Amino acid sequence: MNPLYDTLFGRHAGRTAPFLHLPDGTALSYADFLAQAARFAHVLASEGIAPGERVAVQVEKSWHALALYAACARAGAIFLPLNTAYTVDELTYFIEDSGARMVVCDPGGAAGLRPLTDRLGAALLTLGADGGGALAERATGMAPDFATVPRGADDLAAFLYTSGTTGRSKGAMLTQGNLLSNAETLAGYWRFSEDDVLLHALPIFHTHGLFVATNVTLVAGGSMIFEPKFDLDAMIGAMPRATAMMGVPTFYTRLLSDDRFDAALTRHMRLFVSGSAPLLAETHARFEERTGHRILERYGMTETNMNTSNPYDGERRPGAVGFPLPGVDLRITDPATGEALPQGEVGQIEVRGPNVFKGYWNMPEKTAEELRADGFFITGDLGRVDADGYVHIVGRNKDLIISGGYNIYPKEIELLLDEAPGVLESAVVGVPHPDFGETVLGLIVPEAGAAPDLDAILDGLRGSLARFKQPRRLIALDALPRNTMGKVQKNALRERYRDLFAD
Ligand code: MCA
Ligand code: AMP
Repeated sequence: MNPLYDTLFGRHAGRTAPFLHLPDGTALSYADFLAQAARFAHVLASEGIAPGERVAVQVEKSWHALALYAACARAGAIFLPLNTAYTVDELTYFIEDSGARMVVCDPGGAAGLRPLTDRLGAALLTLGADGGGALAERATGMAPDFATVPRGADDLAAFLYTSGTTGRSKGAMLTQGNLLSNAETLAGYWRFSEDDVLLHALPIFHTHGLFVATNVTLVAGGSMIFEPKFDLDAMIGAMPRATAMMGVPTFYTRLLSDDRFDAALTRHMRLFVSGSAPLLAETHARFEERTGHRILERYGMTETNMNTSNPYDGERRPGAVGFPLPGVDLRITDPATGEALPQGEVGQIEVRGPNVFKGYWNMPEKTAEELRADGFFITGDLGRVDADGYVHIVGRNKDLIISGGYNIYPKEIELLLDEAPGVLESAVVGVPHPDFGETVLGLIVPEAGAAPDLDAILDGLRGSLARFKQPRRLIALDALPRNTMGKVQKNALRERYRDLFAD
């Protein structure tokens, strides 16, 4: 028994129906996909990867990368996907912290990681988007079937690192049951079937693209048009062949920016889902006006997968994230006391259910701070439940920036800025951005008498921080605004610079 493998993958054994429609115009059947996954599982086994060991993966999006996910599930390994934008500095932390026994990277990245994997005694294999690399070479000639390693619903299936308020990322431990329960619930809630063709342009190293889009398709037995990334022309070209799409709000604003995107192009679509960041009610309205479709917005987190969703039938309310999903309990509490608040009041959102993770890897104190003894997880989001039961997210109790659907914690950037030559202190805030929703603004206070070179400071961040985390602009100030307690008033900074990137 291995519920994750059996339910997502094993049930499709031998199916010749297409699973993926690839960019070169060919279709890959479930059977061919599973055969390659089995070969990869043999390579994992031959490297001595035991059940519960971590396999860290930083590779370009491709069907081979997805087959590696299936291989990890089948071999009982814990899959640890990593953003392709991460630098070697960032990767070093994730690989070391997780104790990964194997690292799989793009062929071009191997030289940079070799010293690290040698030091840690981890295996290093490569996998290119074209299916080349050492992993694929080793897989050639392996049997296209594999004896599935038995696992239970409570066993860990994946680690996803999420950055934190202290600047130290935390490895969220997700069980087979977490992933499966959510995928099954969503497939039912959103009416996915074998007939669905999902237009997939999200990255597959985060919850949205991997555990929502991919797992839901697998549960339903449908297929995906598998785009390497969001490219406007490719999306418009593929749209008539799709029945559904999932995206971050930037997908929707970019589609709306193109006149070719209209009702005729989306005639065959039955569902557009948005999440990972707030969808403006105005985008929702413009989308309906243009296409006749009402975007279905849902709300989730790395630690919990999806928590709420607007209804499939019934009103998809703009600006709201819908109702708690079946099996998910949601309550709004007073951040100071933890007491539940009456309906309609704003407080912190807490959730409980089979979707809620096991905790943070090797961080029992952090886990205890956010996961209550009664099973409720404190999301750090602020919200309210309206009179009809719809959940609204009204803000965040955590110092988080969401840029194009990627989460960025200011602390990580502030720690680096503070160390830059001539910098006394710094603050990083998110400000509105027409394309990414929010973007990163860095503010520094120079040391007395110093005049730091701002471009040089930004250049200095390149080796340490993924591009999407680097400030889009750096501004020097005489002082940071502080309240009477001495705390930096980030709200004042956000307010002062809210129009910096306006259209
Ligand atoms: C790329 N860049 C970004 C971002 N993406 N900068 C800030 N924020 C970003 N999100 C950088 C590039 O490195 C490049 O840098 C420049 O911006 C322009 O790149 P562009 O070609 O326009 O970007 P793109 O490749 O088109 O990517 C934009 C994107 C992409 C399509 C919005 O970021 C994306 O697919 N985002 C989805 C993220 C996601 O899946 N989130 C789900 C997390 P330079 O200046 O050097 O040119 S899961 C989650 O949040 C929870 C669980 C949930 O509820 O789903
Ligand atoms: P992550 O840490 O990448 O899993 O991102 C989770 C966070 O994204 C949540 O805590 C929310 O702050 C935000 N988020 C996800 N979906 C939505 C949504 N539909 N509306 C507003 N915020 C969202």
